[in-house]
Amino acid sequence: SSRRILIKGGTVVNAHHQEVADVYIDDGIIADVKPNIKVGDEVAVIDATGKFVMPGGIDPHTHLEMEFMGTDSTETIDDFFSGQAAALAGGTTMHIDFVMPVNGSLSLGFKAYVEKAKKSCMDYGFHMTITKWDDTVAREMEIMVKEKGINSFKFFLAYKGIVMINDELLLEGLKKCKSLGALAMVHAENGDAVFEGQKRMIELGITGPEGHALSRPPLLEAEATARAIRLAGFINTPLYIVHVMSIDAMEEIAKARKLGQRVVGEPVVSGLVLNDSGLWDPDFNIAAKFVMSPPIRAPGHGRALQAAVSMGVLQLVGTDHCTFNSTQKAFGIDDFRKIPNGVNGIEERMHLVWDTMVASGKISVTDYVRITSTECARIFNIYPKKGAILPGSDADIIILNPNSSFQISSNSHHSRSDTNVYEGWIGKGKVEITIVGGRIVWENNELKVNLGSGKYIKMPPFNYLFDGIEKADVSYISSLRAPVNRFKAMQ
Ligand code: DUC
Ligand code: ZN
Ligand code: ZN
Ligand code: ZN
Repeated sequence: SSRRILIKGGTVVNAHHQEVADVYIDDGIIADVKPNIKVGDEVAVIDATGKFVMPGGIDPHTHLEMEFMGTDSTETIDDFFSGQAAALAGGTTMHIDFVMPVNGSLSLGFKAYVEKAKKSCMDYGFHMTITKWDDTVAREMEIMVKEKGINSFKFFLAYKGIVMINDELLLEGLKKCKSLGALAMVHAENGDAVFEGQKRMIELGITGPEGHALSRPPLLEAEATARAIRLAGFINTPLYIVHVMSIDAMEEIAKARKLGQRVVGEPVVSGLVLNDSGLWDPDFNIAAKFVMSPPIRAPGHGRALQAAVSMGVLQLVGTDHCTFNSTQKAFGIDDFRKIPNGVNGIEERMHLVWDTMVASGKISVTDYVRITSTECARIFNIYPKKGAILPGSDADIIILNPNSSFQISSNSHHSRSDTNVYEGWIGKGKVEITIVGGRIVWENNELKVNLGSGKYIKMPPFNYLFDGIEKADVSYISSLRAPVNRFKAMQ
């Protein structure tokens, strides 16, 4: 057939093994992986000597073209085309986006996202966001799992009065997930307390972006994380905590895993590599771009979360890519509560994790593949179609040059956002080639993506309940406690 590529002489990396080998791609699928593959003249050859050949990144957490926090003017600025193009330029070849119900209906929400995703230029999957609870939602969850290829549902313990659900309803949701073989996910912050914290800041006259961080400290993330973990333990069903941003929340996950509970913790790249100092920038436009929930934390948290990733306490890295441009962020110029929540990351994640964790020697290259790709494919039940360089796997592959460098700027990124929270970052390791579905789409700093070429990846329900999750060692935790608690300092 027509689309054959041979990647020669690179170090092929999977989550548990690396070796110098060739990778032969035929018609979108990896046909062979072994040293010294011989091919005819008609096959395109890429020389990968001295470079790493790895499964393309899978971002477990994105929000493309999402209406959020009220009005349509706060719809996220990246759609399924621009967001995915950005992803491909940064070495991510698949993502899982959160479907938002339409008027509370999961089926209408699913339909709307099928429409939005027609622009796709890489494969994608869906989680379903649960924004309220009743019998219809419960019935529709069953349809999503049995017919639509969704095996994960996210519940909000924050955003009071908008999408927050109480414990009674969370328990219903957990039971339903368990009966369907689906994975329950939670946004873990105590929404009632956040509401109180916000009121307090406004009363104190703190209306700027720093009020966002001060109003919802790590304590509230830890409380909700602990509560969700215990309720999932009570129902005896696995739980996935999205965007783990603080030491405090991470420790709750570590404790539960130590006791053998099936809990997955997902840090996001902003939480790993940034700190909250940007939120205190006197320039509103700069400060506002860092506003996301849970907030980016004080110095110390990111380092501890990286340590937790390196020890397996947290299992995979996402982004929560949710971009708003500065005119949208300016919606909250007089009141931080109105700043649309979200930061970029879909294009930067692979580079930043390489730079801060692999180039610095904190994790191995095989661990890099595990936390950026393989673990996500395993957790959402699409391994080894995705997340591996094995015969029969989809040919979603990146070639990374460890001796080259990358540079981040809103002037050169591929997102439609006019800002970048990693502005000016220069780091080691560069994704020089991205192959998606067997086609080279990123090479020589040039994107050649095909609108509409991405496919929907159905994620089947689980017939096992994460037997494989290992118990974590928590003995190191006390040594990681460090960050300044600015909220306490305010009182
Ligand atoms: N947090 C964000 O920052 N954006 C999207 C949703 C969320 O929980
Ligand atoms: Zn829209
Ligand atoms: Zn969230
Ligand atoms: Zn999110």
